[in-house]
Amino acid sequence: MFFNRIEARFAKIALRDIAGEHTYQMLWAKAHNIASYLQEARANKPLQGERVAFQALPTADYVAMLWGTWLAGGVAVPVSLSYPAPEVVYLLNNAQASYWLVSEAYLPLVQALEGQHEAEVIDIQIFADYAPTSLPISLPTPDLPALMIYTSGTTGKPKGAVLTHENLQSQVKTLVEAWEWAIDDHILHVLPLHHIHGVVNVLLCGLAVGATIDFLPKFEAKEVWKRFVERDYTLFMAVPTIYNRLIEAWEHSTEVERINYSHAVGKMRLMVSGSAALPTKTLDIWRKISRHFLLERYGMTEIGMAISNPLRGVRKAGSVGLPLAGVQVRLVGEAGELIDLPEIAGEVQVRSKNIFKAYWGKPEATAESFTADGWFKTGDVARRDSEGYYYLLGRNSTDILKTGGYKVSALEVEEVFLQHEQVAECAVVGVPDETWGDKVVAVVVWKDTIHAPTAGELREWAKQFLAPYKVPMEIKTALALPRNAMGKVVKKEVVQQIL
Ligand code: MCA
Ligand code: AMP
Repeated sequence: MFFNRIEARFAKIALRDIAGEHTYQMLWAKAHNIASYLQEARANKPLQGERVAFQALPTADYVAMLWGTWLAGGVAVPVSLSYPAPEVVYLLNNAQASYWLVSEAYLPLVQALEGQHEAEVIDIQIFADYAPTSLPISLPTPDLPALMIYTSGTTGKPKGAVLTHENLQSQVKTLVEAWEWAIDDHILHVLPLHHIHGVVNVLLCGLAVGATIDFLPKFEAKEVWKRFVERDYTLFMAVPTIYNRLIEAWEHSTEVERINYSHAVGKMRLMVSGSAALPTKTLDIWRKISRHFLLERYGMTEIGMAISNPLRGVRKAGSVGLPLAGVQVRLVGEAGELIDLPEIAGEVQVRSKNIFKAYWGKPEATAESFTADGWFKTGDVARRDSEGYYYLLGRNSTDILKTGGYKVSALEVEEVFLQHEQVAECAVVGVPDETWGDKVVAVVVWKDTIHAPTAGELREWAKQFLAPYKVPMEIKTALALPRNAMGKVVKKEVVQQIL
């Protein structure tokens, strides 16, 4: 899908990044070089599913690393740009990465991690004057693993969700058809490139149809508005927190700017929101600003996009819409009963070709995430109205939080906090918040209140081990945590106490 007949769009601009414009031909050539290099070290044989971790700013280098890995038969493992050293080491070792491709900005990190992993480091600068000795490229087969995305769960550290080429092609095909992606589409990309939202929904869909993608190095609301005015974008996709930030910036703009901003977004053909619940208030204000009724959809790392409001047809506020073509969705009650009637809550379960193959190296966790009859258990709870539209109500687990569109495991954060010498007990919870969705808050019982660190000190300490977005925004102190008869912390009570 990405490479078939790519020659037909060679001359077209595929990407704009900080370095300038890149045609499809330029991307292809760069990817080709990387693939040749990777295969040279394997006697010109494909990598056969070896993992290639890679880290690059949102630039043509990122796409070249992704495509190059695929052309060499490897599994692409994008690494978050905000991970501190221990998270990167965990990922490289957990993925058993053969290679770690990096652009210049990550060389200090590479140096700091020397000796802590087995991956061979490839500094992408070498490709500036590299001439491939052969052209041993063959297109990957559909059943070959293509992409591994790390995602937090209810147990332990993040797991690598393995998606095959068939999964990705099916996900892209679903969205291209549902949202009518086309070659003349033009999108501003502001999302991180280690999650499905930024990788599949925006980047891969765009590249598959020959559209043009403008990368913004870092999300900044004012800059996004400026770009909207400067360029003729047709599409935009983001998480609710980003729409909230854009609203805030619009409200703090001059009268003339507001008119220009609203005019610019009004010309787009589609604006999509997802990854976390879109508050009705945000939907309403955005509608006034842009004349767009944001298209809300629902997805997950393991399943891609499953449910979406329609491009044409009725979009309902507060609803994530209807199952996408080729995706089967059902609701299941607590006793395992199938829910047929409207307005009754149950767990969302999904079956489709879009669904991931496995958690890397975790056959038991993989098996547990499916029912005996092959439906993926999302852990999300929803109801359906009489017209079949789904409304998400919450999650089965209070330990999975969504902050600014990022999934955070409360247990993973607690585990880190408990390593601090002054922390006796700790409970990490999500508090409802208009901007962030769940605001992550840690409630800590100190060993010794006199020597306890300040909230700021504890947060800075935690950033050595956790990506900054996982570090709780607030730290509260308690004398004890509410526990049930079994001694387990009752998270709902913790939330009640701090509200
Ligand atoms: C940044 N910070 C955060 C978050 N983002 N803290 C909690 N939650 C966050 N999401 C921290 C920063 O480290 C910093 O900490 C402080 O907040 C302020 O940073 P700021 O510069 O204001 O934030 P930002 O860098 O502008 O980031 C906000 C953001 C970003 C643009 C909304 O969070 C973002 O890109 N979110 C999108 C995530 C996403 O794409 N999720 C999709 C995965 P300090 O002050 O301590 O330094 S879900 C998915 O793929 C599924 C399939 C789906 O359905 O889509
Ligand atoms: P992730 O595993 O990071 O891909 O996050 C997937 C989770 O994000 C889902 O299981 C949902 O809990 C949540 N999610 C995604 N889209 C929406 C949405 N439109 N509304 C509410 N929650 C959402």
